[in-house]
Amino acid sequence: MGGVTSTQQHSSATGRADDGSAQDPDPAPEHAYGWSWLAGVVAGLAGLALAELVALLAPAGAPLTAVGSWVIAVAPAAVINFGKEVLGFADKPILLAVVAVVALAIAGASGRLEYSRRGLGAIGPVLLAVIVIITVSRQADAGPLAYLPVLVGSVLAYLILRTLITTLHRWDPRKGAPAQGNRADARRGFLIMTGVITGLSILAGGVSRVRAGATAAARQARSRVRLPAATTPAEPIPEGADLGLDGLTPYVSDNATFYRIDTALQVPVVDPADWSLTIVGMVEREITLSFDDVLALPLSEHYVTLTCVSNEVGGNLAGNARWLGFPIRDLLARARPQSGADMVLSRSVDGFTAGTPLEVLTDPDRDAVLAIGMNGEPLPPEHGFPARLVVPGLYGYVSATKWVTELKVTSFAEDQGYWTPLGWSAHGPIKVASRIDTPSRAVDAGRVPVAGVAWAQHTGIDRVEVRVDQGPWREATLAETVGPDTWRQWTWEWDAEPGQHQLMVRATDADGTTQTSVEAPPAPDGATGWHTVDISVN
Ligand SMILES: Nc1nc2c(c(=O)[nH]1)N[C@H]1C(S)=C(S)[C@@H](COP(=O)(O)O)O[C@H]1N2
Ligand SMILES: [Mo]
Repeated sequence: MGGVTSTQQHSSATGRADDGSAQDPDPAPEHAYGWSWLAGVVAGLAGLALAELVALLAPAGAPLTAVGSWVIAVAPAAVINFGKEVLGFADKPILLAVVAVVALAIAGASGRLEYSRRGLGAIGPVLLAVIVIITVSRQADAGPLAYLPVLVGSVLAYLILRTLITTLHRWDPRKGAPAQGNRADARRGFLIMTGVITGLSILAGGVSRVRAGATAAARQARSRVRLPAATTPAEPIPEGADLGLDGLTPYVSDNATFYRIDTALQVPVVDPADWSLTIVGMVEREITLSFDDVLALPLSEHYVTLTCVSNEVGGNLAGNARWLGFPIRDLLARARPQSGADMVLSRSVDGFTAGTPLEVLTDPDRDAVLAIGMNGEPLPPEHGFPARLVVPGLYGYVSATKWVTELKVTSFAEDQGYWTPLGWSAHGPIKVASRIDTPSRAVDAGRVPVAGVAWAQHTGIDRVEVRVDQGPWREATLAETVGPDTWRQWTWEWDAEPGQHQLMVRATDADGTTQTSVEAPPAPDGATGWHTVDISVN
């Protein structure tokens, strides 16, 4: 084996030496400069393509769109009108193309700089990264993740540039390149790398444009949705449901900060025009509804607090919103479930499923809805646009299917939801829980308001008690609430004396069940134990 390899190497080296004068690249300076520009452009293209690809996770961080929107914002009206009138529908793609060409020109110049002096080529990626970071920060929906694409992209661009320029130096005799054979290898390496990286970048860029185009279209479709007014509006929030204390969780959660649990790597984007809900399985009549069908139904609004089974004692995986939707029991009544069915397996476009007791969904006293609105807006994409289920009293994993597209009437014997084979209980009623939101750190001695939230969805909270340092339980004051399906704020005045203290809370539901002190982890059916915080009082 070794002999064969060495012979091959030998003959190939000889082959090159034989007709070396014809094949020796020996680039003249103009050519080397040209190749260095090309290296810069290719590295820039790779960085841009990767950034656009990563931006599929955080659309606000898509560099071309961010810079393009900024250009539109600062361009004089005359230029914008020229774009609209002369270029018409093509104005946006042309703008993005111009931005891309300018960026690649800067990247090309960086290649030339890196060729003359190692490290100098970082100027381009850094400059472009700064511009993109500034323009991304202007995007309304830019979270921390929105800066990831530009960081990953610019780092990759510079790494590729360095590699290409190093190879180019090995090819160039004036850069102290070694023997001719190695120069020929370097030349081949440079050309192959340039070609492969360009190909991959075009592929990645194409994929991300197609996907981003679909996302943008669906987001636009969402922005065009006009929710009808509720035929049955929600109960008004009573005065005094939100105590407005510093550090206390608001009674109604913001859509933007509402907790999120998804098994999907990417938020599914569904165009409502392509969406439908089908009721299948053990039913007398299969039915299918389009989004317009749902909009035409008499809708009602309900405040319901969602909770995740994975919430630890004292955790934040719960949120309260006003949901606009249609009662699932009325949908099921149209499909007429057959006897023997005891479960509805709801399925999402992303493959997630939840198994919900049929009895809960058909209960005339429980407002389980097919929801399309959240706090007065169409569902945010992250929370299931265009439609999801909301079922008071059950953990989300057995009830709250987002991007829901099918309800299969079936049985627990026959089917199971996504999480059940992974070690979670098939049934998931929410356990009574309470949490201390404030204080959460050191306080000054004296009167200190202790406050938090407690929930026992669908049963309701009757009592919350607090105790200090294992002392007697003291009854907290409960805030008002819309009803039993939401959490309730509570507060208690503490005469805090200097030193280290421990605060504990427990709640009792309207059935008289008090939270158990027995500590259990979230799996398989929800955590238990009393939330405890250690506070130093100065
Ligand atoms: N399609 C889909 N729906 C889903 C989930 C999911 O991963 N995929 N998670 C469920 C779980 S575990 C919970 S707690 C709630 C969370 O809803 P939210 O993300 O709107 O707060 O959604 C439920 N619906
Ligand atoms: Mo969950």
